[in-house]
Amino acid sequence: MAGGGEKTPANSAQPWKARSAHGSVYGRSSERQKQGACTFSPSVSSSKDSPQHLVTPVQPLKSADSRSSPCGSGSVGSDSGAAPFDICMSANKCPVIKLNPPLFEVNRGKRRDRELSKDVAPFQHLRPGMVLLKRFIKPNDQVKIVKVCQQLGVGSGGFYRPGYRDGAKLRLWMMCLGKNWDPDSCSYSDTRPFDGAQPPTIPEEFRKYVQDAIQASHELLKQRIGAANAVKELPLMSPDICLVNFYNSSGRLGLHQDKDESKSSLDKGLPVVSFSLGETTEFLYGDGRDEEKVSKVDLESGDVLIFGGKSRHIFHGVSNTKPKTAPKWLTDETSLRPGRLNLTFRQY
Ligand SMILES: O=C(O)CCC(=O)C(=O)O
Repeated sequence: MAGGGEKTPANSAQPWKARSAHGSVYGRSSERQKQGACTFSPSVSSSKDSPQHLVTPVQPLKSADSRSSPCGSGSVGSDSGAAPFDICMSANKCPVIKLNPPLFEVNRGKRRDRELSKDVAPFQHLRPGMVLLKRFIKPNDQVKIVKVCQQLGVGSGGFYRPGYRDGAKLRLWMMCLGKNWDPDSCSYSDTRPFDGAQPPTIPEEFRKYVQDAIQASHELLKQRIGAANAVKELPLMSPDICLVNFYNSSGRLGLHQDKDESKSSLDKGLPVVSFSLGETTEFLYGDGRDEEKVSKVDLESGDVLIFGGKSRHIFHGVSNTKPKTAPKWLTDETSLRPGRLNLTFRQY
C-alpha cells in the first residue's frame, strides 16, 4: 500500500471520492502529498464509523487533513495494547450456538456458485498490465486462506487498526506478512514500530496461489499478444510482502498508488497480485486522482486482480463492500465476519 487515507464523510454517497487523495496507501493529507510522501491514503475514519462491537474502542479520530507532521519521522498511531482483531466470529466468544450446515448443503452452494460464474468471462484484460481472473481461487482454497489469516491474525503481528500519529485511523484492519508496512512513514521494515512484533512469514501455499495466478494470466495473455509480450506486459514476481486487509461494511480505501516497494521492483513493474474474499466491493482505478475519471470493476470472492507493467502505478482504491454478498458456504465454514478480506502480494 501507499497511504490512501481518505477523508470522505462516512455517509458520502460516493465514498471513494477522497478530498485529498494520497501520499501513502491509506489516503492521507494534501500536506503529505505536497511533500511527495507516500502514495496510499486510506480512508480515514471518524470514531462514529468504528464498529465498537468488533474492536477495542479507539480514541476519537482527528481529521487526517489536520496532520502536519511529515512522513517518515516517527511513531505510528495504532490500537497499541489492544488484542489483535479476530476476522472471524469465534464460537467460544459468541453466546449464540450456531450449528454448521450439513456438508451436502455446503457442496450444493459451491456447485450453485460455480454454475453462476459460468456466465462471467473468467479472464478480463482490463488494460495493459492489468488482468482480472474471475473466481480464480477455488472454494476450498478460499476457506483455507480465510482460516490461515484468522489464525495468524490473532497472534503476534496480527490484525490491528492502523493509523497515524495524529490519531486518524484507516477504515480497515491490517496484518502484514513478510515485512511490515507502516502507513505513517510509508515504508517497509522488519518489525512493527508500535509493538516491535515481527510480521508472520507468508505461508508457502499463499505463494503458490500467487504463482498459479500469474501463470494463468500469462497463458491467457499469450493467446492474445504472444508469449514474449505476455511476460513483458506482466513481469514475473516472487512475493516477499503481503498486506492483508479486512474491511467491514463501512471500510474502504481512498485512491492511492502503491509505491513504497523498492525502486528496482517499481521500475521493473513487478505486479501487485490481489486476492478478494468475502463480500463484493467496487474497485476503482485510473491514471490520476480525478475521481470522475476512474474506471470501476466489481471484485467478488475468489477473484484475483493483477496489476503490473504499465499499470503498476495506477491510482486505485475500494468503496464500501456490498452487504450480504459473501458466499454462504464461505461464511458458514469460516465464520468470517461480514466484510471483505483482501490480500495484496508484492515483491519488495
Ligand atoms: O482492498 C483492495 O482491493 C485494495 C487494497 C489496496 O489497494 C492496497 O493494499 O494497496
